[in-house]
Amino acid sequence: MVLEILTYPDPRLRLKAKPAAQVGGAELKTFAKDMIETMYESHGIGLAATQVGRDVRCLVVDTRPHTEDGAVDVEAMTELERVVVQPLVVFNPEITKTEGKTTYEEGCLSVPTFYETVERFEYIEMNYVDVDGKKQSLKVDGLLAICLQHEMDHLEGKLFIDRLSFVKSNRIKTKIKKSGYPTPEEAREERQRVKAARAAAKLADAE
Ligand code: QAP
Ligand code: CO
Repeated sequence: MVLEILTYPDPRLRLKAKPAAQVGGAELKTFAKDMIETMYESHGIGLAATQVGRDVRCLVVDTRPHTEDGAVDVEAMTELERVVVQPLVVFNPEITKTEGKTTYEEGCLSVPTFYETVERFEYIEMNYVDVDGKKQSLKVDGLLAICLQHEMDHLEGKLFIDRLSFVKSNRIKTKIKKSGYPTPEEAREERQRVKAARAAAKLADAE
């Protein structure tokens, strides 16, 4: 079953999720399945329970890259990413170790059409409970590590747009509250406008 995804500024995105009890039970198994289905249907790489209006510590991710013919592009994954079976269902995650910093241009299904560069840990170790209720741990880097940190933020009521500079964050929040989200058509036009403006600026600079 595809679930409805909440978008900023929905106040339910600000709730702190509670630890999941009875992980491995039928109800949470069905919920995890629905989360994965919802993520795939929206072409997302990660989804947290908070985004579908449930305050339970659960998230799903599938950051595997694909080649043009649709196959998983193992070459484009890090060695640590290759070891993790995806889609991955995570209950009650706890980060136990971090190393380094990295940046990535992130998006979010709850802030559609907006993309900004965010800083995260480069490498993480994490304890969690799997969909069968079994304790697990993982060590990962790459996009998978970035995505897990983004989804864990959701469980704390935090969005990637909260991690930008004060000016950038407020500009985006004000714009959304005032005008809502652009349609996919409008988003495409905006990207073209920015591209043309950049090209014009580059030409003027060369003179
Ligand atoms: C979080 O985000 C993430 O704006 C997952 O129009 C993203 O799946 C973590 C999406 C990047 C790390 C890096 C966003 C789909 C999907 C949109 C997503 C949109 C359609 C976002
Ligand atoms: Co998100």
